[in-house]
Amino acid sequence: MFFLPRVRARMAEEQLSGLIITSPSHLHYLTGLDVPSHDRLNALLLTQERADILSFHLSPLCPEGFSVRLYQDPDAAPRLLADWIRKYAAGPVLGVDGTLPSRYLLPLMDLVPEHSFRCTRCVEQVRMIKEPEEIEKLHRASAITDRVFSMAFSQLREGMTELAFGHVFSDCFEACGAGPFPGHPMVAFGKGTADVHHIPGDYALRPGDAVMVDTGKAIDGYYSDMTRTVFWKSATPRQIQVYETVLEANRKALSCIRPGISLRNVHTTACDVIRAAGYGSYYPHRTSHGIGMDYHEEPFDTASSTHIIAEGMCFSVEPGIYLPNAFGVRIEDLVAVTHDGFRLLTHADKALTILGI
Ligand SMILES: [Mn+2]
Repeated sequence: MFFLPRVRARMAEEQLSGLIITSPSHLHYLTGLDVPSHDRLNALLLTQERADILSFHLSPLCPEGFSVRLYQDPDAAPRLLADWIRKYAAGPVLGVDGTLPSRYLLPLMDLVPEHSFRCTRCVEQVRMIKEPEEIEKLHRASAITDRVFSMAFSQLREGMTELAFGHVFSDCFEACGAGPFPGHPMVAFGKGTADVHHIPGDYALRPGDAVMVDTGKAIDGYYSDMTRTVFWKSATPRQIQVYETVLEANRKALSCIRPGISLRNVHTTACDVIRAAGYGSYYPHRTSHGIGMDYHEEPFDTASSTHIIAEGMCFSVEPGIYLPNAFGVRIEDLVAVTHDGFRLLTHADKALTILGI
């Protein structure tokens, strides 16, 4: 219930007479409910007065302040949404979040032609500003991840495959009490590090390889996310130059973070450093994404992003340089914005590191 008034204020600003929320993490954030959606629809239906949960789930605990309407037939969802809109939406414009499947939305639009629908980020805008308790959870998740990185990197050995090193990370998360790791941590060795989103495989570590690990885990419901790149046994002058460039981009981008500046500035600051070093065309991705109950969430730093940094925002700073068929370097940290700057959530060492010597 805590965040509902903030979402409602956003709805009023956008003149939405109702809001259909289907993202599982939005539902969890606003209601505390953790219901699987599978192929069927769970929705929170909001007006300024009402908060109704439409769910196929058989026995959701009904959180205080919400009314729950259970249904069994998945095909009934559009009709039930239409009934709710006719009954409770006072105005013609409704908001939907970005996850309402078109198989529900399109029939719904036919059923209530007098209403129009707008894809809105009302909930994202509220989630973007974290409460102190949320920031503490993010901080704890990052602190565990710091420990995991140092434990895991100390176990790196020549000949180890990317997949095997990924397992070392998973085991370390478990050893630190963070529970089992779903899937594979992103581990890349050698040429694989030139791949922004490398899928780890059987390549075995050799001297002179760059080693990149980008991973994080939800701990107590909030994610960590960190990338470190090191070198095994030796590093060429070019590897060192690229590393130092990315590190400078990371540091300069971090140093400009404070409330009131555009998130896009963080990106352009990192880009300027990378471009000045001659690697401008080898930095293909954004610098920041938000983090919280989702691994990637608002604020996203996209080309058209207009986000102004505000206290309580938590996001990544992750510049990189990727030289095809050679190697890549990415250094990713997380920050929580304070009233006059930021607090770093990730603390693993990022000075140039050559392991195995
Ligand atoms: Mn990230």
